[in-house]
Amino acid sequence: MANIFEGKLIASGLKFGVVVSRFNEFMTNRLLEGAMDVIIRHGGNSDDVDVVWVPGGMEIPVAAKKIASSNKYDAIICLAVVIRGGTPHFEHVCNSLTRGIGTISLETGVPVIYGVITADSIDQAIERAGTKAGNKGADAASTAIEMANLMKQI
Ligand code: INI
Repeated sequence: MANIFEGKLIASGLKFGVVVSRFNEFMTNRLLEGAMDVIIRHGGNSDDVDVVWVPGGMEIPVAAKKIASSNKYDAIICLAVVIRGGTPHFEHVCNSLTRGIGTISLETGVPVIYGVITADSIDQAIERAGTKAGNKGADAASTAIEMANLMKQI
């Protein structure tokens, strides 16, 4: 019989850092609400969640790295909304943000969760920020809870 390791969806006693972008705040606020709602409904405590605001998605990795390195958190949740415009700026922000989050997680050993909407239009982004396609912040919080518990077991 194999030994199976799976993270439970129980947030009690866990500490989370949330790094959230002020760019597209109208939607990132919805992602933050979704993330907090999931943490609380899974037994977490809002006093155990630290929220760090940064100007834009591009600034998320440096802040996430600093708090992930502090050893204060069981998982970090990164929240941003990046919307394609008429220039290559979108690609640069997405590439830097995506690579940065993955690298920080591997370097620190702390789960750093990608709660980032990358959308071709404002409509697509709104759909993923608490309307018809769910809430990316809520999904990210669920992943953070599962990974935080899994990392304690393996
Ligand atoms: N930042 C975002 O989080 N989302 C975007 O859609 C976005 N666009 O499209 O420009 C964006 N740009 C700002 C960027 O993240 C930095 O804050 C800025 O370049 C300063 O470094």
